[in-house]
Amino acid sequence: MKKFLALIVIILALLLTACGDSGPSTKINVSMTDFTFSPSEFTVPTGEEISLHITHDGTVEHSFIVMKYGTDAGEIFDEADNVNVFWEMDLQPGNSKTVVFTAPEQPGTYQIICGMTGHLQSGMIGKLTVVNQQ
Ligand SMILES: [Cu+2]
Repeated sequence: MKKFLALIVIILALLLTACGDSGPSTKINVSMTDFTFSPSEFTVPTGEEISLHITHDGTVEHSFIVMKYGTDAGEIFDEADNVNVFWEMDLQPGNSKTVVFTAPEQPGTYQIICGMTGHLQSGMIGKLTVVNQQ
């Protein structure tokens, strides 16, 4: 009986380990308010799947946009900046969401902004630092 229990424990341990390997290993949390990202700076490994958990504690719709390498939205984010969007998501006030995106292969710094009119100027800006894995 003891051996049987030990076997069960070993199997459970293996199952838990297996589960631990699934899904993105890099998780980042961000809270949006009117008008900031908190925190506003993130570091992720190149090419990895990133699990991003966003909570929205503000009162107006916001977006989380990662601009392509070497680009930024300038003073305002407008139509002309859409071609430079690497990845984006929108979130309604009071909601939270967990989404997965793949980090860029190119190491470097990427601008993060909210694309809603006027929000970049109001301070919704951040930085994604992508680093080569050790
Ligand atoms: Cu916003």
